[in-house]
Amino acid sequence: MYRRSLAALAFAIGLALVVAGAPTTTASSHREAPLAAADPQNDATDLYAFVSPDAPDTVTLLSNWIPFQEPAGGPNFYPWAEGTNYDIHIDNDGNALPDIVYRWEFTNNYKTTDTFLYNIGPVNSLADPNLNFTQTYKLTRIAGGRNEVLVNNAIVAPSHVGAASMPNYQKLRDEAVVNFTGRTGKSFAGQADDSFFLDLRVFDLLYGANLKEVGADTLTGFNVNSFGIQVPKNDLAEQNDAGRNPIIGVWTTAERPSMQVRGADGSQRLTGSMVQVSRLGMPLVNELVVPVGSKDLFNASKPSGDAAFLPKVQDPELFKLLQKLYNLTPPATPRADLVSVFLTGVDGLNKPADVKPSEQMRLNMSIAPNPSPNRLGVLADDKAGFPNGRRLTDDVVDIELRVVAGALGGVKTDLGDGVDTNELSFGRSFPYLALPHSGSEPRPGALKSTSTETRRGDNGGGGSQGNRGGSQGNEQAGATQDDDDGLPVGLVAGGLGVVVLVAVVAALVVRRRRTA
Ligand SMILES: [Ca+2]
Ligand SMILES: [Ca+2]
Ligand SMILES: [Ca+2]
Repeated sequence: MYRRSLAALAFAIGLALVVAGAPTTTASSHREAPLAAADPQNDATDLYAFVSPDAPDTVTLLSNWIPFQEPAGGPNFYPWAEGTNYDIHIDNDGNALPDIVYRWEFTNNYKTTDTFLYNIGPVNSLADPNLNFTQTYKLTRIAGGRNEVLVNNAIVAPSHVGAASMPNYQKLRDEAVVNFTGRTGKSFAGQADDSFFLDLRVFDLLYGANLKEVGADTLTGFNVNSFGIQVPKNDLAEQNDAGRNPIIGVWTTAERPSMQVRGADGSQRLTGSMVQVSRLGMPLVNELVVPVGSKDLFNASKPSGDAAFLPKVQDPELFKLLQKLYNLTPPATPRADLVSVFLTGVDGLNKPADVKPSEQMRLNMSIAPNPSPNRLGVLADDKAGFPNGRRLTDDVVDIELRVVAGALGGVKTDLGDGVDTNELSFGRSFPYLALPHSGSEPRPGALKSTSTETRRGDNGGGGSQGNRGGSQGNEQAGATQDDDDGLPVGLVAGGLGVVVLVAVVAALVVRRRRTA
């Protein structure tokens, strides 16, 4: 009932734009469409494109998938789908057609299938025999009719099972960053903290206009899977000349075989031609321009057909709602300012010459990274940030709300959801994403109701649980959160996976309770 009324509310106020987070609602990116919600492995959540702050001759592209990962979600945790093409597309001449495609293809590998365990003991490296399940991937660059394998058989950084299983997760993360063969560039694939931050209760703000309600990051404690690359700007630019052609458009998609055949013996076979089932460029834009009934269609669509969405952008329903609640002065329609942000790029900033309007994330690579990024990006005169590409720290919810309210036309508002940053700090080098939350670290919501019985001495715990991001930074994720100081690790290291096994069973029980 709650589920249904929230969804109805989202539909009614046309405002899922600002709610890219909750399992119970639509959103631009997390579970935004009916079919995507039923197929989390093919659900893209966020896309990032920015000039690398520590390597400014390069651009970093990151693509996040599989939302709402409860860290303790064993025993299978969170692999990507086999048989799927996970792509990042680059349009470097503005004609809405991809010129370069980077493609990730994943393969499952079990060392033994005689156990239900993801790992059969502590895992100290990606090649550790204790890591029973691994995914490997091939990364291919497709351009000009040529397929070039950049990475082959690289190992994905695993789901962070817990501090006992993965005592030094940072090491696993580091090992998962690999260099291309035959070309300059780096690739990463693995689990990470969900880098998107927002307050779902913005619904309350808009429904009840109560500013006190906002300010908690609904995605705190959840993980995603992420893959990405760091490549020279010239590799992305038209004619390999980023000096002359610095503006690129970026979007990410998944395509999978059209048919899934399930056998009576529990087997599955994928067959048929490849069909696109997920598409993501600019954050949250799906909700702004696409009617709810067409969201699955949007996921199957291509930028070259986006002109059909133009009227929706020129006179957005969202503004009418904002206007009602905040007495905003309506900017003149058609909204050329919104067309520039969402479909063409902004004049003088990131609009390609002769651009064909289409929904892509556009990045002008010639703008140097800002050593002190402003979360409001271009709205705060920080042209290295959203909507010129998107950095991990950019507060796209606040920016888009203000842009829709007319910020580019001089309308000043302080619209926002009260969440200004991610709960974890980001790293200083590729892939920059915060480490994933570990399965041994209860999510904050779970902590409130169960911690007094299951954990000792919480009050003296130095805030390590309550502030689960603060101390973690980009260092050893699991190590800082366990108040038992290595005892479980020692046990497991000495004996075998007894503790792991108990933890997995406990996780299963907790998970089952939560979903019941
Ligand atoms: Ca093109
Ligand atoms: Ca997060
Ligand atoms: Ca915000």
